[in-house]
Amino acid sequence: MIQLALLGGQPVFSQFLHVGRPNLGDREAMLRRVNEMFDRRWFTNAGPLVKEFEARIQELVGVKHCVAMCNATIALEIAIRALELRGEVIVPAYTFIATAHALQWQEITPVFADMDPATHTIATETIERLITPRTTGIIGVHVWGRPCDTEAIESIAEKHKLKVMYDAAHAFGCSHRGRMVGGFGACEVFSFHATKFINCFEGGAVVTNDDELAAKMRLMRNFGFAGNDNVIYPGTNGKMTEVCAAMGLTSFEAMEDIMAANRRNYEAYRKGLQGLPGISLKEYNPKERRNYQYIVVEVDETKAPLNRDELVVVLQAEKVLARKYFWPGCHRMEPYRSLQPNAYLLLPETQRVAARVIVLPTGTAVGVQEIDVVCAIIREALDHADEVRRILAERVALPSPSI
Ligand code: T4K
Repeated sequence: MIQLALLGGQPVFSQFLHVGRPNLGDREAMLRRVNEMFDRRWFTNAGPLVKEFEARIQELVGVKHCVAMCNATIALEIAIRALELRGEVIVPAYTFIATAHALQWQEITPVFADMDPATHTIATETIERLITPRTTGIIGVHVWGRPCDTEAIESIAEKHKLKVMYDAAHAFGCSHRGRMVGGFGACEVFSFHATKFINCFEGGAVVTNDDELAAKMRLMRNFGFAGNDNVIYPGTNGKMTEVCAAMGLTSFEAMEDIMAANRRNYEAYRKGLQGLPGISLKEYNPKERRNYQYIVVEVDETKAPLNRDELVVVLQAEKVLARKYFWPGCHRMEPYRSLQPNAYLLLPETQRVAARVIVLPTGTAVGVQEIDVVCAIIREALDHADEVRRILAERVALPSPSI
């Protein structure tokens, strides 16, 4: 039995348990690559490691082009610009803020669509009502590596002559109806940030089958240089460094092991959380390839004796740094909160679900025994909900779970 830290016990864990602790891969292989890089004295500007990393991704995903970048946010910005999106672009409100900011940064208005509560991806039936004469595109987000309904999105886009791209930051290594994510829409963007299951420390990539788009993005990521002293396009610096590609390749080689560890952890959470009132683990379709990198739990406050925010406080007191992604939704963050104060009126599901989600620690740094303890903490907290609530009312000023 656990004596909850919030109720006077010691935290169960002595070290913090993070969501997004990096997976390492083979340390020796990484150091070998770095040593070779030092020997070559070639550190960036589309070096051999970046080219190798791009080739590996192209092969896995089955696309013609992979353009590696310094991170997924810049990759989104470059893809948006290369596609010549402007005016208004429809995006889900339930995503990491980078999806919306990549538009706003270029003075394009993100128009927020609601989510499908079953999948947490964009509710395609809400898209058409958001289309105006200024709309130029749709960006779908494969939230948690669960692909959005690409067929519905692309048929709406075709009908209204809109461009489509995907933020696939969470969906590297995943499939959709038997096809690898990466080949949908005009292009798709992956993130290889340290917290992603395959990481480059910082990194991102745009993948596409469009030769012209790929050529444009290669120019854009390198200031528009087409050769020494020859700038033919406005560009920025979106290049991936060699040391980042070295980490990406090392991480890539460990991909199957990392996915297996994530899958094992997911099954452990599934077992450990089973039957808890109001607690549901978002399931992944076992028939599709999934990276299982996010453990996403919904707390239904009408059935669970504690709400999401209360449970997060309990977990954090035990050093389990559970996260409330993507609360409160992009529309409730600046500058969108001020620019579009009424956006929430069209986002009832985003508002409801964002107040319920907890993301729990996983990855190779977390073992099944630790997961059993995390589940036991949740169980214990629910069993002692009245006491927890009383202590929280006395000690903690909680943000309201309902927005
Ligand atoms: N689109 C979507 C849908 C995204 O989710 C993201 C990023 C992007 C676009 C943009 O991709 P990038 O430009 O980042 O490539 C984290 C990540 O920073 C972010 O990449 C990710 N999505 C988002 C879902 O999660 P934060 O603000 O929650 O937390 P952060 O990075 O401070 O770290 C999370 C946890 O990981 C912490 O508990 C600490 C731990 N951690 C983190 C780092 C960096 C470690 O243990 N070691 C580390 O090295 O955003």
